[in-house]
Amino acid sequence: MKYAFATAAVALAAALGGGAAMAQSQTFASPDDAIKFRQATLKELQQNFKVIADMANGRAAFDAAKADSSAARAAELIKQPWVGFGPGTEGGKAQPLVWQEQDKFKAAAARAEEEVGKLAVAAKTGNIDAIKAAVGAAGGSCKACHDDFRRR
Ligand code: ASC
Repeated sequence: MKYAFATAAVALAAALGGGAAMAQSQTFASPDDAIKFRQATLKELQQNFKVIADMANGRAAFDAAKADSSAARAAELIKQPWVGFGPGTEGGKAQPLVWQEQDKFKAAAARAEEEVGKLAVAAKTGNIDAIKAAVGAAGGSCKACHDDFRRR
């Protein structure tokens, strides 16, 4: 059995005005591989987000180049985990609601993609106030998805 996962990419992209991508399809050898993949990409995302969030929250000195590179990497990574939540890959910290409420999950993921994308744009400006606002919005989109779809 294969565990491919293709999103309704065309409809979603249209709905979002071309904002979020979510246009990948990928096959994993086993559900466990899919779980490991999504966990690894989300972990690397968290690590990159933390670099710029720490600057925005005054826990680290502002370094514009580092803010830019970490946000750019985060914006790449936010597109990646979703293919790892295909049919038959329940497990890890994911709530069953991910598979029961696919439209809501995809919408929450798309919102996070959009906000982290905006963060990367803000980071390019080097403007700390713009970065602070974008970190708040991106962090909120991470939290919103976790509140509904991740086991505590
Ligand atoms: C993180 C992380 C999240 C978000 C969220 C922001 O660093 O792992 O899930 O920020 O806590 O509210």
